[in-house]
Amino acid sequence: MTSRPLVAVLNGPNLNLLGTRQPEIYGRTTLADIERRCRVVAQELGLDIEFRQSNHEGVLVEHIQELRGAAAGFVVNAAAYTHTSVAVRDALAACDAPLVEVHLSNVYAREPFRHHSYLSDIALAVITGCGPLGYEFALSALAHRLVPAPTLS
Ligand code: CA2
Repeated sequence: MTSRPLVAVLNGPNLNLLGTRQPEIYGRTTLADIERRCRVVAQELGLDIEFRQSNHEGVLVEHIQELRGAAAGFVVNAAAYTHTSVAVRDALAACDAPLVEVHLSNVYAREPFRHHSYLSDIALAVITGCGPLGYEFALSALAHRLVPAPTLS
C-alpha cells in the first residue's frame, strides 16, 4: 500500500473557545467538530492529517518545525498570530510545503488590523469567511496538489 501525504492542520490562539463564545462571529461549531469533519474529508481525499491547536506562538513554531519534512502541506488558521507573527511566517516559509491560510470569518469585513496577514503572500490560497467549510476547501485544494490522480488502465 502506498503512503498518503500528511497535511498538518494548525490552529492558533483562542480557537479552542470556538462554539462557546461570540457565536455571531464564529458560529456554534466547536474545534473538535472541525477536527472530526477534517478527518472524514481527509480520508475521502486520500490524505493523512495532524490536527493541532495552541495558544502559544513558540509552541506553534515548534509544531511547524517538528512537521518540517514530514508534512507535505499545511492548513493554517493562525488566528491573531496571522496579523502579528513573523516567527510563524518564517517557520512555515522554511517548510517548503504548500500552505493554505484559513479564516472562519471574513477578515476583510472586520477591523482594519485584521486586513494584513503575515502569511497570505507565502500561501497557495487564502480562504476567508466560509466558516468551518473553509478547512474542507483547504484540504481539497491541497489534495488536488498532493494526491496523484488515478490512472485509467
Ligand atoms: O476568522 C478567523 O478564523 C480568525 O482567524 C479568528 C481569530 C481572529 O483573530 C482572526 O482575525 C480571524 C480569532 C480566534 C478567536 O476565536 C474565538 C472563538 C470563540 C470565542 C472567542 C474567540
